[in-house]
Amino acid sequence: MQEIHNTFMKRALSLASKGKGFVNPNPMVGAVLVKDGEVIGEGYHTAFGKPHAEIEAIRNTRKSVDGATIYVTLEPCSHYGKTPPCAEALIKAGVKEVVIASLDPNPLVAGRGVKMLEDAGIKVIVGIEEEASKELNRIFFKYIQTKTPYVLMKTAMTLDGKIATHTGDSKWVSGEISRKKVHQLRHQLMGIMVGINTVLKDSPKLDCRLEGKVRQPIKIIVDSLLRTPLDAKIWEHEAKVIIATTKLPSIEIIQKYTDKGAEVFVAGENRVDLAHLMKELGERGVDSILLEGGATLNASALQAGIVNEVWTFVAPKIVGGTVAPTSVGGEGVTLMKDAYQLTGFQVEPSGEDWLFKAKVNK
Ligand code: AOF
Ligand code: ZN
Repeated sequence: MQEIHNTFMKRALSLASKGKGFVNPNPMVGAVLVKDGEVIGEGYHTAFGKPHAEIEAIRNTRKSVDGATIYVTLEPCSHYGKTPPCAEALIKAGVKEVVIASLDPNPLVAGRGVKMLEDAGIKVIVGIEEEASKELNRIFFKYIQTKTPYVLMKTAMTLDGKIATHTGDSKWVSGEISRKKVHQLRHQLMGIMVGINTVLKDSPKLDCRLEGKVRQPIKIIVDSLLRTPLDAKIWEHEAKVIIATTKLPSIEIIQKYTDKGAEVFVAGENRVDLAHLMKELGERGVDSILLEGGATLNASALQAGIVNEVWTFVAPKIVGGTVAPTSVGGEGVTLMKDAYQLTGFQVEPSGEDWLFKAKVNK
């Protein structure tokens, strides 16, 4: 029995992941309706503001749902949000059993969905593929509980740990497949953040260049003195630009950027206070940020304790050079025992490169 539950829940999780990039700051949720051992309907939360997964699954079946079991990756909601509660819809539809991967940490739900279902006499099972569900929705789980964004720090380096040559040339460290993965991240995470040095050196576009329907990330530039050129490539298309600065630049200079359509946040006296910036961004509904360097901002972000996850692409190249930059600058820790500790270390091939993934221990 347990194995059947896992099989259907895995299917629901794979449906859920189709919402990647489109549902933020909502979770990705999938649902599978099963009757007499057969799938009779499937659905997932397709986009923010759109119907929830359970409702989609009910809509997508031509058979009667009465007496069916539904596999859903997150506890059905119990609140009136943009849509009426899914728990209520399941009760009305006559579902007899609800199998859930993980409870919804949203304080508006948090166990109330299960209670509603049980009060209506429905059998509820919680915890099938729970870890996989939490991992899929790690952004949602952090954001809904802390109201600050989940930060993923992405770097690409040569085998000798360099992110550029000693002249600053960095095009390209990693291969095409790895760079495509970065664009997938730009689609999935709501914001993309870089430091002013990266803007000055590389003038990146910071957009998502995948084919098909994509969501463009908000561009966040950390720029203490407001030195971002008004003709930099970041202004080239319509995605929103947020510039985080300090109290140092004058109102007149700030005005130049607001005239350009940017939102300017003043966070800090003479250095941008990243923890404060995260709170501000969270309040504006930004649930996730892809941190794309450079070395100074990466160091500050680690030091401020805002980084949740790290992805490092390692290319089969060596460039050498004592002054060629590495991915994390700053002063660094003094003793090895003070190193930022990573967990859940994983490695996978990425074209000619290797991709190392890890969570940052807090
Ligand atoms: C479900 N099924 O497919 C999703 C759920 O703003 P709303 O009305 O869309 O509600 C968003 C909240 O609903 C979200 O924070 C999370 O708690 C839950 N998401 N619940 O039953 C779904 N996407
Ligand atoms: Zn719902």
